[in-house]
Amino acid sequence: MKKESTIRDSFRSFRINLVFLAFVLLLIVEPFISDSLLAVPFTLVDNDTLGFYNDSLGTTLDRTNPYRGTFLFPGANVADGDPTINGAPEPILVSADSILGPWLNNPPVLNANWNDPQTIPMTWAINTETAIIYNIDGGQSGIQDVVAHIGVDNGVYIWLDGIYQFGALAPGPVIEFEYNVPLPDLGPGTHYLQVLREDHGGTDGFSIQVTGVPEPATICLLGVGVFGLIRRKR
Ligand SMILES: [Ca+2]
Ligand SMILES: [Ca+2]
Ligand SMILES: [Ca+2]
Repeated sequence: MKKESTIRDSFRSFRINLVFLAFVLLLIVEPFISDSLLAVPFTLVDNDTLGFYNDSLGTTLDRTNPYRGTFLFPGANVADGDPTINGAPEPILVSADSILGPWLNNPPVLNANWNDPQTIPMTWAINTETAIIYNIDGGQSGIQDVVAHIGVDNGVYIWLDGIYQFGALAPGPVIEFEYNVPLPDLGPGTHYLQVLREDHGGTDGFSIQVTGVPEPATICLLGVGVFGLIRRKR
């Protein structure tokens, strides 16, 4: 009887040690597997995501920001050509200040030209510029490997929490995944993706998909929870 109990005890102890070992192994290998096995990208923004929208700019920005023989906002109807610029510097938007307001603040401050969150039209008045703000929730532990996949006719400028990230112009049309822009990791809480769309004639259009991987802290917390349960059972 005593012998049987000893065998049972040592088997239980062996089982607990095995689970503990597995948990320690998980902690050790977690940093290495988090970028592959645990890295399931989530869609944070797509063409159906509601955004704050400002379509009051008209052609206010046209022929501002001279750049390499043309402008970051070329004149209407291809008057200044149809440039290809990939990796544009941050545009100076002072001539549109009264229309945009402090939209690049963190958090943005929105004047009466901004509509409440709405479905963003994928086309807009030819030759004009339009501005969008998408809210992105970083959750409780943040999001990493954030990438903005954008297609546009003709151009786009993007900021994250008011910090300039990327700009590009090209002749049309819209090609999905035309630009794949890595963005900084997002901490917990709300973030703001500010987008300025540019057009200078012909047709226009836009597509967006922003993806990211939630921080794997949740996985570790789960591991701690399992270990805590085992310890309590003992
Ligand atoms: Ca324009
Ligand atoms: Ca394009
Ligand atoms: Ca165009």
